[in-house]
Amino acid sequence: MTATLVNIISVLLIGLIIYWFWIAKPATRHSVGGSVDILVDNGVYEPARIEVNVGQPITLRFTRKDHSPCAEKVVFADFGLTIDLPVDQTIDIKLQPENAGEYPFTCQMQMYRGMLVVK
Ligand SMILES: [Cu+2]
Repeated sequence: MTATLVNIISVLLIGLIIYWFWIAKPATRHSVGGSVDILVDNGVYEPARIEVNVGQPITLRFTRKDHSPCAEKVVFADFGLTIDLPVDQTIDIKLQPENAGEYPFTCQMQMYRGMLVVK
């Protein structure tokens, strides 16, 4: 009986992991300039996919709620930016992407993952 229960829980956990990493689509926020508020909590950026227009200045406003050290920095590798995110503060990151493309942003361990899509 216990073994059966353990098996069921294992299968559910595997299903959850598959869903989380391969099936769940991040929320997308479209923005034509201006600013986008991004919440940093529970292992995800919300929204995690931000679409902007090429050449438009954009302000990404990160608010970190997650106290884990994992969330303490956001890294825009393609822009050469590593920015500290103190808990419960909103940090503005101003960008003006001049080339279309997909630019990932992550925490320093790449557990948190987001994508800036420039069109
Ligand atoms: Cu991390």
